[in-house]
Amino acid sequence: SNDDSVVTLLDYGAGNVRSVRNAIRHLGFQIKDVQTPKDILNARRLIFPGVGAFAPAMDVLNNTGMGEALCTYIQNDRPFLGICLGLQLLFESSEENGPVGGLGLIPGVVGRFDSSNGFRVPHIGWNALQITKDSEILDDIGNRHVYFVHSYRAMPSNENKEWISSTCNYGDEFIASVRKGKVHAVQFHPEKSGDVGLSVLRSFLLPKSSLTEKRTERKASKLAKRVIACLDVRTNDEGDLVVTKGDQYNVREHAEKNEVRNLGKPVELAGKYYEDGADEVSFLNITGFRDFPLGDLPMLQVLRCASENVFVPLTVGGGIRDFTDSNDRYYSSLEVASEYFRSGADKISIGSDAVHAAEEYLKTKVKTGKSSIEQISRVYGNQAVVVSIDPRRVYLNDPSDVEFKSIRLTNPGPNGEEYAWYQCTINGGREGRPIGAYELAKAVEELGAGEILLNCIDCDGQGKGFDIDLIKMISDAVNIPVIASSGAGAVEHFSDVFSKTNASAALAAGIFHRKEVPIRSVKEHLLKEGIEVRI
Ligand code: 1PR
Repeated sequence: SNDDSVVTLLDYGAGNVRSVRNAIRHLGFQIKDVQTPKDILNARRLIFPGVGAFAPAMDVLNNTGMGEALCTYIQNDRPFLGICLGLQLLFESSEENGPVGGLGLIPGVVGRFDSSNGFRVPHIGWNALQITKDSEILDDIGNRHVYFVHSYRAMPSNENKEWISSTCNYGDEFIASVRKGKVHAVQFHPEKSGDVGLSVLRSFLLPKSSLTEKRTERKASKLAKRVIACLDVRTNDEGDLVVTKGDQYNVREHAEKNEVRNLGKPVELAGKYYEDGADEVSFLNITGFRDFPLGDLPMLQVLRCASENVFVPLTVGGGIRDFTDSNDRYYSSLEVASEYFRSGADKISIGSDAVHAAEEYLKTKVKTGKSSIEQISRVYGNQAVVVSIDPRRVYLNDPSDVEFKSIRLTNPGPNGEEYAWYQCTINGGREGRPIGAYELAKAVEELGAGEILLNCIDCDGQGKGFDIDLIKMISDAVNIPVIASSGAGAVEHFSDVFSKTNASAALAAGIFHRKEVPIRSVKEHLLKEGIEVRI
């Protein structure tokens, strides 16, 4: 363990630290896993990527003696980097399902973001930092954005100010990083913050000997709007996993042979979009509703390979639900999701099963705790659970014709209808259900979804712009982030959706696959329009 290229990693098995591992390896280091408290005390440098919830993490640290070893290690000013929960655990306590006692090295209580002032919780996305003192590992990042995903945060106070090296503004000013001597911890995810994050990790692993003060003047920063590249993936008729893209969810070529449209290889395309500046990459296994995803080993392999080179968040969806296979073996949706997380996903996305759960919940008004949304968010946190909505417009002359929330359309329907409601569908748009997008969004937020991916079948693949009416309705109805999807065909469509609705992110597929507009041009256009983005 005296080898200069070894990093000791404290992974207590509560979730996905694959991306931290990938980032460390990408920088040319080897990983030694902590097995006993002694491994902590003997570490040359230690990275602690806290994952999961505060209380179970403290239980593990207390029950294994690792908490005590950590305290000794940190008090002896040994090289340490805590990430996310790995920062929060250093404080005295957390309100997450608590109060729960922490390691108590830094004065203060970790509390939940206040969503009452219009800020969506979880805080998901890219923010710039206010550096408050020489932080060493943040010296090189200037005004550039880093990726956050959390619902709880520590706040600056007189008692802890000697620790604070940067803060960030999201409704409140919260602690983005701490530093004392060789001990560092960051609330954001360097392993998911693209090249900026990799440079933070590199500075920790290879500290500079000279203390050059490189502080740049920093502008005030808001949460950046995200641009997400989406890869619809399925097996083609030859049995290969390909990226495809439909028109209004039809992915077959209109030509005679009626083949599945093949737009490239998923891992390659994900890598390319990361290089081009995508803030996230989503994979949707669009036939997951009929093929059991754990039987779909290629998809897990795609995730494993993609996460080796893509250092922004990865979402995967398709087929997440309880399942009994042909041998009568039962898999819970949590097991399915866990396999995706272990393979490199940061978030999972639930489509059809969320519709069933929401219908049931609205009927009974009881949260059973058994739905996939509840099970997965309880273990991995709300921020890891996205609900993908696939609604189709149903035109109306009179809004009182339906029990669902309808809206007055900006552009009337084909027969002059002035209203529409948005009917949720399942199984890739094949079946309409008696629930609207509005009712679904509210219900899944209550069940514990952390984000909504809002598609629109009518607009999908049309390149005529997002459905602003729908996106406005849903993003005003919920307090969790909403990702606008379906219909992007020009850079103006992105500025349109961000200026006219409260969407936090915009997702597109066809426009990028067909190489019509590079992600970079979308970002440059948004910047020109005064919309904050990560460059
Ligand atoms: O129901 O939990 O198995 O999840 C299935 C998932 O697969 C859902 O998220 C559903 O949206 C997706 N899906 C199912 N069938 C299709 C299909 O196209 N036949 N893809 C499908 C949906 C929608 C968007 C698309 C945008 C942007 N893809 O993600 O990428 O509409 O496209 P554009 O920019 O080209 O307009 P479950």
